[in-house]
Amino acid sequence: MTRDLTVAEVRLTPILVADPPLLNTQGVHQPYTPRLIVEVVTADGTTGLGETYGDTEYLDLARPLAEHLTGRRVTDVNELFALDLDLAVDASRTGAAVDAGGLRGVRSADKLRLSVLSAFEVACLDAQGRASGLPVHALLGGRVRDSVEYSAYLFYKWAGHPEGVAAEPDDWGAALDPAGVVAQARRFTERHGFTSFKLKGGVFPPEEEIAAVRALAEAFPGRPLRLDPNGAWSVQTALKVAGELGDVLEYLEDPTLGTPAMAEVSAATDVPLATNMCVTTFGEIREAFTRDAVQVVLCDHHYWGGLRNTGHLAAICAAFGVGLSMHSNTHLGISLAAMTQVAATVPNLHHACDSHYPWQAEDVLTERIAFTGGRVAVSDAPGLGVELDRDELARLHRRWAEDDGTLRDRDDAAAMRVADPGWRTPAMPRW
Ligand code: GKR
Ligand code: MG
Repeated sequence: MTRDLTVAEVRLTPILVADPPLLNTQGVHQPYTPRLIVEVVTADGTTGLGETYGDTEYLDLARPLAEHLTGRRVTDVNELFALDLDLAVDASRTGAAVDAGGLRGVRSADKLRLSVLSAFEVACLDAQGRASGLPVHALLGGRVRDSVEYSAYLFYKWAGHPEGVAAEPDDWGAALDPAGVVAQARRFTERHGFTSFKLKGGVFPPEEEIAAVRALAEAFPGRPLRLDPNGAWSVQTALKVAGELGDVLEYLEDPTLGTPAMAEVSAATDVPLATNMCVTTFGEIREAFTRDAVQVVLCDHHYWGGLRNTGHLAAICAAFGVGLSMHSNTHLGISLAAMTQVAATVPNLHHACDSHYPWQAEDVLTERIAFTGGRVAVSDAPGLGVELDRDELARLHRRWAEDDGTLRDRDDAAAMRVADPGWRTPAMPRW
């Protein structure tokens, strides 16, 4: 029997998800962060799931896109990308030069469009997989590994959000110095078995972060270590850190801002440089690769436009001899499942991927995805292999609906001002 895979309905559900007080160079995570859950329902009753950033500007684009998708088939994913060209994404929607306080790289209309499209693409692939009985990785050409490795994503953090702020408690404790960072890393290994570690830096002066990475190297000898200050350092500072940590770092991630500065650092050190900030779109590849500014690209399938574009990026990286891994922002299990499915198909994935998922105690899945030995098993179940918990989705949506608007857009600087009213987004380079 031929199934009718025409899209009958697209459901968009914005939610707010609990987030611990994780520190970065812009400030601190808000107690709740916005995500958007996309459900694509076909005429024969198959539902595909997708997830992306949930800030207002993403939602504003998702609504017209959902209307355009209705009546088309979930197998016409190329058309989905083409039809989107008709959608007006004017400059006023993208406003500033960088995204989310500077943490997601360049901010352009096209990248915003792709970030929204990625959730629709994933939902269409999930629906195709469910309808055909095939896992998403099979739709992408098949897996080349049966599990995907992730790294422990360490953050400096407070024990809790500031007093008086409505928030969910977490059991990770504070991490504000080398001992705290090592204790957090141990907890990560006990809970999830991770064997490589990334520290989010740019929070304290570089000497303190160098000391934290040294402490990690002593506690976990020979393990891959990364440090990511989100571009907070000058070229000179980046080179100083590279000089001091060169013997223990797998790579330095975005030590400084922009391709020219990254190229300058790269030319003067042997420590590999990784990025999820200066190469976040296809248009940025040529300059960065020809100038040898980066040796590893951390792909975020949301802003690269989905799983098929991730494959295209992987091929370009392979052609240039540039490594590939994956970036992560606060996300739930649908996105982790999507990352894992596509990562399973990429032959040249030689570094453990990032994931914020262990920090998210809440999820919209009936069953959380588990890390075993720091790895996620690649599901061979139809589609993404995950099921939606409708009660939980409704609860997290209620939280979004009841919010007065202050948490519907990520703003780490605003969250920091609650504790430190004088806080301003630091001018870069900060050190
Ligand atoms: O969540 O604080 C954070 C991270 O700093 C995130 O926003 C970054 O986009 O994880 C990201 C990174 O690796 O740069
Ligand atoms: Mg990064």
